Amino acid sequence: MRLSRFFMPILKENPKEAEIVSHRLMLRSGMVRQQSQGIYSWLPMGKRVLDKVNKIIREEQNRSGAIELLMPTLQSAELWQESGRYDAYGKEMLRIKDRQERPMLYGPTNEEMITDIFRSYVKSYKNLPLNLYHIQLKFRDEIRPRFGTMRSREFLMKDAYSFDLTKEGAEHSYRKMFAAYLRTFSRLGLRAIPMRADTGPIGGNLSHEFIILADTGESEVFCHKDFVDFDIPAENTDFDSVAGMQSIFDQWTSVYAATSEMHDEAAFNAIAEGDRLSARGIEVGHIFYFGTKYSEPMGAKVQGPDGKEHLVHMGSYGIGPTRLVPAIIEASHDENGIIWPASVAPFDSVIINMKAGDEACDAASERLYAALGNAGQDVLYDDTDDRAGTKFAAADLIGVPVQVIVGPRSIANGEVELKDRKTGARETLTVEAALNKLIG
Ligand code: P5A
Repeated sequence: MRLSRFFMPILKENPKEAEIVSHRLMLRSGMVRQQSQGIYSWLPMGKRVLDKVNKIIREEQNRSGAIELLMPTLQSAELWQESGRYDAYGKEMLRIKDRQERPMLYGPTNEEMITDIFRSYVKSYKNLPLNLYHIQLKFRDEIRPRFGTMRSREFLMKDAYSFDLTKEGAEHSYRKMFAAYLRTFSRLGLRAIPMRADTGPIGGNLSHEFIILADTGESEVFCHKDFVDFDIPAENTDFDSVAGMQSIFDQWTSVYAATSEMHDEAAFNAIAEGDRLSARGIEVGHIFYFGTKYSEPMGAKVQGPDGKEHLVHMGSYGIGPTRLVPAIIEASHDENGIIWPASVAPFDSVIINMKAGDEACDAASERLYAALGNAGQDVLYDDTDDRAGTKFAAADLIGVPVQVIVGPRSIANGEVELKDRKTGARETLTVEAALNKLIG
């Protein structure tokens, strides 16, 4: 992508409304724009990161055996009247009437709709277990949307819903998602800690929040510091192995971890003082087992091997991609801007042509741009006529992992400079050697 043809509206000033660093950096680097309170557009730079986050989430959902579909944002109130949540959900639900005066709502979550889909098609235990997910916008009329897309009113959610014949089966489905979440957050460059959590309006009695430790987090959390060293399930993990899933779950729930709502002061104080971690955290995922809470009022039953009808046991599993993007920034930035983990970076590298219009600089930059592009890399080429200092500052701000700096002095020797955004390490190499290093 040539920067001269891209749309990357960088702000020079620090936006006053941004209280935390991720919000400030997302606005400054032109990733998002607030359209109404708590409602955001994702501009091209932000969209690229969001797509990469979603891709990793999808890959790990698919790996665990979940199946993707897409449900609408607007839902009929009838389904929610059936489950009993239409009145219970309160003011966070945005209620709308269509032209026929039919009550509709902008979905804050999809337990009812997926249960309706399930009961319409699945009649036998032979089609179980089943886990269906989608990545779709939600709306919650939060009283205090804040921190940009971290707590917004309209936000993206990956929500998965599992269906099993028995409670034991449902618990295995829960542990599969638990393991898939550990892999997902780790691939996003984050260490998320599963903590016993309150179930709120979703319901049920088994629930974990996945929390990233960050000073700007909204939740107060308490845990054992052993979490920092636990192993992440490997790529070839067998998600169908009941014993395997159980052992991952057992390890990750073997030591104390709780959010403030579930905090047990005495249990926490029983941990050796040096092993206690009391911190703030960002909730990036939340999983629930709630048995027959929805299948019962909505009549979602299957025929079991005994020939009788059984209510299905369900769970639901959420991740917030539009919250994860700022959470990653909170965990990875410095005073100059964002430092993207390679897995979600909007571009693999940025070529900084320090003197656009200079024949040698242009030729070398074009060659690098073509070669990296041909090798399948996503490259941003800063071909604008901005001053070199402006270009360096912009490259640091947007946080692309590798900067390839093409300047008139070094190119006279056939050389360019590579800068690692994370470490700041610089290396001068011939164009050829730089290409070899980047393409491998
Ligand atoms: C689980 C999936 C649910 O809604 N139903 C379907 C269950 N869970 S939850 O905890 O309420 O939300 C799941 C995740 O969505 C993100 N999230 C938000 N992101 C940005 N702004 C918000 N206002 C917001 N609310 C929830 C979080 O990542 C949460 O873990």
